[in-house]
Amino acid sequence: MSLTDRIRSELALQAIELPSWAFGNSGTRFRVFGTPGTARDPFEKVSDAAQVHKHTGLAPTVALHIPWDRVESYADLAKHAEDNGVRLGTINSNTFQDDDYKFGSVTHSDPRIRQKAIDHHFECIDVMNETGSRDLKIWLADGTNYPGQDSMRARQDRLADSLQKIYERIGEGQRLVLEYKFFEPAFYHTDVPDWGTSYVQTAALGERAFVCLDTGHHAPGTNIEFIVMQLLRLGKLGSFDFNSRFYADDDLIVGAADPFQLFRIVFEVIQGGGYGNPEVAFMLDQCHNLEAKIPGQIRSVLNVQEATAKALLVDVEALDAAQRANDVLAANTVFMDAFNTDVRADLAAWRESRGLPADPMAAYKASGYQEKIEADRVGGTQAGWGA
Ligand code: LRH
Ligand code: MN
Ligand code: MN
Repeated sequence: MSLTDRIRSELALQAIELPSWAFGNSGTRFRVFGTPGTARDPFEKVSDAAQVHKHTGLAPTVALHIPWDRVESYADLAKHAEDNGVRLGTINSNTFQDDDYKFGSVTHSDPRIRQKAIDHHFECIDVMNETGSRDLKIWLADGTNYPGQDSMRARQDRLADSLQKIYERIGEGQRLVLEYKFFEPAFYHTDVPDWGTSYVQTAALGERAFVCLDTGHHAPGTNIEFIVMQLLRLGKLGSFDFNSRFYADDDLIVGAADPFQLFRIVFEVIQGGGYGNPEVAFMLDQCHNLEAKIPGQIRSVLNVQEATAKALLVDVEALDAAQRANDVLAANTVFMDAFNTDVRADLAAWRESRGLPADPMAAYKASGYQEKIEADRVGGTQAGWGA
């Protein structure tokens, strides 16, 4: 099988948002290793993200995390992004690195702490108004470690109340996207553990509230593509945070651990009308602890593109016929034929036809950018996950 003209033009619809924090140093709770040339501030992170887009044509926007990416002038940062050929995208709030939030943020029993967390989201909305961002993405570390520690029900009610106040501030063309995660840093329960809770909370808010699905936030063995299908069916899939996991929330390169799962997810996105649909934002949420960060992100967007090309290759008419005939093996063969097709040469040709390098990894290596940042960024403090 090879890519048809239809598939080639559909590939042009792909846009993957990069996380600014992928360009800062990160690590585990055991150690954060420094990497030569790592960005020292949000401007340098945006410059690095622009390199990914320059070599792949796949990553036109960069997500910010506040306060990690707090700057004096967001207009200047937006201008810097545009000068480098990209734009600023989703604004991520952060209520997980402040002592006040030890026992919760928007779910906290103390109204002062809840208001502080709500005010932080108001600040994020102010940033969105300056950057022209559409999405406010909320992930909460709120939860408890021990049974009985707090009333799960009261926390759910406080969550609903706080989200309502944040939602009321969201502008006409803006959206609130609520991310779920079943564990960590809380270990007994989290207040938004699953897509169902995120769905219930966002459905109560209104039609500008959506669910964010982070692929690393599920228990092992979870059928993530089923969740994708269901959220699309309900019109509530707002965005993805793509990454790979082997064990916990590993934030490894998307498609590295399980390319077949990524293919299955993208297939459901396409079938559900989410592909090329601005309502469903494709984002990465990754950290590159050991590998170089810019090529790590280049590899990631290429992996998403490869999975997309394969998913677009599925012969849906043959699949439908086999499914109607209950021909299990024929249906599975149609599905697997697409997954097992090597699309790499076709994608290289596609890139060349659009004035992009056939091999973006090699082109980045040959560009000299890595040597330049390693030589230039010697003073100052490298940005990190949390700074
Ligand atoms: C939480 C999470 C969330 C945060 C990001 C840094 O695990 O996935 O999206 O904003 O990591
Ligand atoms: Mn995430
Ligand atoms: Mn995560």
